[in-house]
Amino acid sequence: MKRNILIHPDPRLKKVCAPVADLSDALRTLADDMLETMYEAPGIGLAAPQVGVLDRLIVLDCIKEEGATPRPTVMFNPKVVAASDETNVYDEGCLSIPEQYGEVTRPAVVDVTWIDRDGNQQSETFDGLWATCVQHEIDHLNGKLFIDYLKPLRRQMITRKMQKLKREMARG
Ligand code: GNR
Ligand code: NI
Repeated sequence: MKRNILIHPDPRLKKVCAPVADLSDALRTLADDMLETMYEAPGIGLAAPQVGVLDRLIVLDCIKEEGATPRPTVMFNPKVVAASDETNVYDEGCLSIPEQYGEVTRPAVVDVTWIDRDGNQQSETFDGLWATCVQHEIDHLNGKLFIDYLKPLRRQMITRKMQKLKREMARG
């Protein structure tokens, strides 16, 4: 089932999310719903707070080429355990901040640990778009958005645009 994506500004997008203690059917259903919501958007990642759930859960699939095999990835309690000194700049966007973009500098390569959909501990090294995306998603779990890396004036301009968009959406 597709879920609604919250639009910035929303207090739930600023919260630090809670670690998941035990996997449950409800959490697996949430992860499946998030993947469906992400693919439908379409996006390359989605964090639970973006659908209003304040748990440490993200999903991602950064394979964008048409015809390539998808790689739906579910991460509970994801953690960056090592990051390269080398950085990458990417023009980031966010499904909670539609049609707004900004350049963000992040470590180019990160080692990430997480618990997968079956409850198994996983660890992997990510680079390229996967590294950018997984860091963007983990930021969401800590109440941080990509616009928090931009200059205050640019951030304020984007926030005002989103307030206007939300007013218009509410009017229908
Ligand atoms: O779909 C998305 N694209 C994207 C592009 C550059 C950097 C990060 C992202 S993640 C974003 C989906 C989203 O908002 N995830 O939280
Ligand atoms: Ni986002």
